[in-house]
Amino acid sequence: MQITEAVVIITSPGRNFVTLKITTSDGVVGLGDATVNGRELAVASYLTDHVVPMLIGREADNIEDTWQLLYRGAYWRRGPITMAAIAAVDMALWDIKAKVARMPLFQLLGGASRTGALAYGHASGADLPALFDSIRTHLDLGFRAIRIQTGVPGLGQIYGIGSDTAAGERYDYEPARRNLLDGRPMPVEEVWDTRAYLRHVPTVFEAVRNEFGPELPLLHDGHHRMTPIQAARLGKSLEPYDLFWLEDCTPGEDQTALRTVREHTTTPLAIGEVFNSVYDYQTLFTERLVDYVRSAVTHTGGVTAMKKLLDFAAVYGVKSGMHGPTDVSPVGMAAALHLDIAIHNFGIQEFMQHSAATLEVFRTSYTFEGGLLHPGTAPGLGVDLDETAAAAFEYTPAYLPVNRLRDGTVHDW
Ligand code: GCO
Ligand code: MG
Repeated sequence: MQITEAVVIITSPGRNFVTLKITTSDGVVGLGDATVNGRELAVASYLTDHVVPMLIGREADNIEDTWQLLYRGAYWRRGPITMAAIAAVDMALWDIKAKVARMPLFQLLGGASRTGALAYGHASGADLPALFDSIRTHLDLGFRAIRIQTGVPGLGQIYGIGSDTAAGERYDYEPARRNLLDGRPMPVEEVWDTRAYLRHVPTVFEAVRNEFGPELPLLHDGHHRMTPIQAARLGKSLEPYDLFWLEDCTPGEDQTALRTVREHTTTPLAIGEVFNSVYDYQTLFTERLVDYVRSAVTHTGGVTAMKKLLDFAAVYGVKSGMHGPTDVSPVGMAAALHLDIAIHNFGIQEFMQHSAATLEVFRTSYTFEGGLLHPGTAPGLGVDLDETAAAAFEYTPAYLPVNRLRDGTVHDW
């Protein structure tokens, strides 16, 4: 069974997605997600110009060999663009293999280890009343674990906060924005003040615990903004509120930063959504500096690489907490869910929920019931792409915001 065709499909049902569709000589179709938020066309070109020509005529069954060919064979390896491109090929080939076997992918990964994957949703609000409303909405939707992000007094729009439209209709938080400056697509700029944030966040968690009680698992994302000693202070000040995790408290490329954080706090730590290689975790695992792995299947080389990474994590008692924002497409989300069901060291799955328009283009078979996600039992990944629907949504440039301190200095966003 050879690969006879591989095409890149870009669609923008409210936000941009890049999907690789591979077809075999037997007519089996596999899908892979290659979306890198704000840099979509770079991955599309990497695939179309450099990967697709190598795929045609290759044996579709040889997934490991294809992975190694694309990784080692490129010479210039790693990085988000390369690894997202490899991930798309890898996911599509696993999709094909599982379809041929007439099994949902999790069966090929060892079968089910659980009946469903605990999901966490994103509650947010500019102030406490809005945050409480959002938490209640998530509880009504069935979420049993909730991430909390709020506005900070004195700052305007910041990371992670949804807002109301002029018509008063609620929209959920979406990180990439469509913004034009003199007709050119341009990131919006936000203003940041870490000291104001550090003063405010513990008061928010105290209020949430007082209102919703001690049981509900609560998570928080620091989004790379703190120095090690600031992150240590935040982790310590949040200890009374028993967080499920504190995510990305420091910029991820500095692995030893977490030594300082770890020395000072027992708040569990999660990191890795911007990582793209198992090597990004080497110090973190071997020195036991983290508790949860945040990588996305899409950004870390696919199912093959993610399975190895999670097995490495298991050796150190580290659990999964795979990235599941709206910028991971339903195809990438499905790949995560098959791993969530199969692996032993599952922790939690982020579930930010795609828009109705996205779900018209990507027909999914995963379910969310009683707070648990399940990938479904359709053969393969269980996601179909409606190409006619996809074609109706043209690529529209959108970027993640840029963060600046009050004096104008660019800061991590
Ligand atoms: C998360 C993430 C996202 C990222 C987004 C960037 O924890 O879900 O931090 O919100 O900001 O994926 O594209
Ligand atoms: Mg995050």
